[in-house]
Amino acid sequence: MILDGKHISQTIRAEIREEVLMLKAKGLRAPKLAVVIVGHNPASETYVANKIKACEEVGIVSERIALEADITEGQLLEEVKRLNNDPSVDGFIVQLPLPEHISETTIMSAIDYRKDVDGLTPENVGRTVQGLPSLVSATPRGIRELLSRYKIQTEGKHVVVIGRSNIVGKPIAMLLMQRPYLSLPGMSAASLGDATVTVCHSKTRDLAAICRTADIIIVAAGSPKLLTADMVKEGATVIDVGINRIEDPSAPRGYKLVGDVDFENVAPKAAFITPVPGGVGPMTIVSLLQNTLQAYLGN
Ligand code: NAD
Ligand code: L34
Repeated sequence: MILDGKHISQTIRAEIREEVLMLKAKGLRAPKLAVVIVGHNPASETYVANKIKACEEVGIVSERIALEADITEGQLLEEVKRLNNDPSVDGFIVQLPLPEHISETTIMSAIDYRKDVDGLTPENVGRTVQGLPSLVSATPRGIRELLSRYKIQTEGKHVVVIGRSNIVGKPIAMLLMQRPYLSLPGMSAASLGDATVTVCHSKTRDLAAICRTADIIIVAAGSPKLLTADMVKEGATVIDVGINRIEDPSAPRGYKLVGDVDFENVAPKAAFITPVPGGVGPMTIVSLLQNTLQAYLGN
């Protein structure tokens, strides 16, 4: 069965739209998200455009702040501080990757954790690890929500995560191993968590053998067809986070999008699988909206 992230994200968008309308009906202002984009990475521009469009659709006010690739780290820090102190902004993100001369750690650490709707500040990561209320990174939050809406249980399951990034691999591993009652606001199923999680990465030995023992595989590596059918147990759930642009002269944009999974051959073996596009991507976008609402409400 296909896990239809596009469809689920539309359902959640409708829920958020209702909530925003209710706030406005009470005479309150709408939530506001600011998105900082540095340079002209075409993929980043697409993702940011999707985020701004999604805000418009649900009635969240948005602001796109575009900065040139040659700005200094200091100038970007000034922008972060300005957003920290702007009372009209409930949440903001700095789209990654950043140009090489700017330290991602420095920038992320400067963001006020209460406005950190990407959940990437040390405060939010630490609070997530400890099972305290926090803003959770959008992609892991979206994956958890997708599993939850399809009623895919994780208790006692062996989850294999491929990739150890701060934005996906580490936080999704943390969320799914948590004791559920210590989990975070916005969870729609108490049953998510309690998994046995293995995190694999580029130095992992015999990835295939580890994957074959998985009930749920989450792939976030950025490598087309990394996960092949021989690595997947019959009836497993496969979550494909990867987004790769493959040149395709016959496609309207000159490229097509593929994930990290050999979808054609893995899908017949999987009980549930996410497509690319239309799987995790739209869930990331809608989770950012949920985080913005959470930051606005201050919980
Ligand atoms: P990253 O690109 O920072 O790092 C890749 C990770 O994969 C590393 O931890 C590396 O050790 C691991 N890896 C790479 N090749 C491997 C291999 N052959 N075997 C085992 N492990 C391997 O990670 P990221 O930022 O999480 O991005 C991963 C992919 O997910 C990219 O394609 C990115 O575009 C995509 N992504 C998609 C979304 C979404 O919403 N759909 C969100 C974030 C990232
Ligand atoms: N700070 N940087 C920060 N926060 C993030 O949450 C991100 N990410 C990742 C890259 N850098 C970031 C995103 O937003 C990846 N990502 C992201 C967002 C949206 C989509 C994919 C990745 C998305 O909309 N995917 C669509 C297709 C988009 C297309 O046509 O290219 C999908 O259906 O998968």
